[in-house]
Amino acid sequence: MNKRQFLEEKAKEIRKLTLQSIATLGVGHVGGSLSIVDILTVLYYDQMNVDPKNPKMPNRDRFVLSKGHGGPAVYATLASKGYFPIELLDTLNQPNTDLPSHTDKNKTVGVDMTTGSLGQGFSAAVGMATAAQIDQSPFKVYAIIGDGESQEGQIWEAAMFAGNRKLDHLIAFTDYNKMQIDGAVHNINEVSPLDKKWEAFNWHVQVIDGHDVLAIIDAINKAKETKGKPSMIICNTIKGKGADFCEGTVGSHNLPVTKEMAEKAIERLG
Ligand SMILES: Cc1ncc(C[n+]2csc(CCOP(=O)(O)OP(=O)(O)O)c2C)c(N)n1
Ligand SMILES: [Mg+2]
Repeated sequence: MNKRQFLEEKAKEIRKLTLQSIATLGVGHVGGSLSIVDILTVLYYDQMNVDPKNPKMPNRDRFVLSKGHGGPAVYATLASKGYFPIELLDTLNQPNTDLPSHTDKNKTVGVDMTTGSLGQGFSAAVGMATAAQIDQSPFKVYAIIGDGESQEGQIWEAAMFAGNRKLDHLIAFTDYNKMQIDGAVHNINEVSPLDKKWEAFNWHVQVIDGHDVLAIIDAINKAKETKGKPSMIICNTIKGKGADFCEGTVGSHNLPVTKEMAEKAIERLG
């Protein structure tokens, strides 16, 4: 099995676990979880220096899901890596769970930042990268923001600071699935041209297919080689990727999911 096949298999496994956990609850953020699975797979299975047995390792790479509603995909990734038992995924967003709908660093092993209020997680990631720069630490900070989230003013304050401070410890991704809660991003408050905007804030910018694992690896390697600038990797993605009942629809954002729907979708994934 070559690297592409290995990572695609892992991504498939993570999509299945994500769908199963949401179906156990009966409702959830399918769309924005499934669109980031390939990025998460590459980060946790190929790129990040992390150890599930030592989740607080001081020089570990950090990950911040600024669009915190994609938590189910992060939990599926962490469970598959062995941070906690797979069975815990069945507690997603249940009362007293360690896996709330939005990522929470005080509840879940392996989660580095509490997020959910759009825009805030990205500022925290910029703060972590600033600390790494001041301390001359070897770790990178990875962050994912949404395209709808990119309408938040706070994103651009953080972007300006990171560009000015030349935060090359920071590698960010935009999950450019072109949709948000209420519709298409371009109909609500257009964010394009994203590449020109990030370049204007003095970031190193790449635009890739966010479902192509080798393209994601290549982009991260280029970002790592870039000195004196933070990196933005704009990932063209499909909301709900892999869930046949909602892929590519605005309705995928947060919807009821029965066990039958999940099972059928999982079967189609193969
Ligand atoms: C500050 C803030 N405002 C509103 C919300 C409610 N909300 C949750 S997800 C979402 C849409 C986000 O769209 P996008 O960033 O494109 O996410 P994705 O398409 O990846 O699901 C909104 C408005 C929130 N979580 N935080
Ligand atoms: Mg979106």
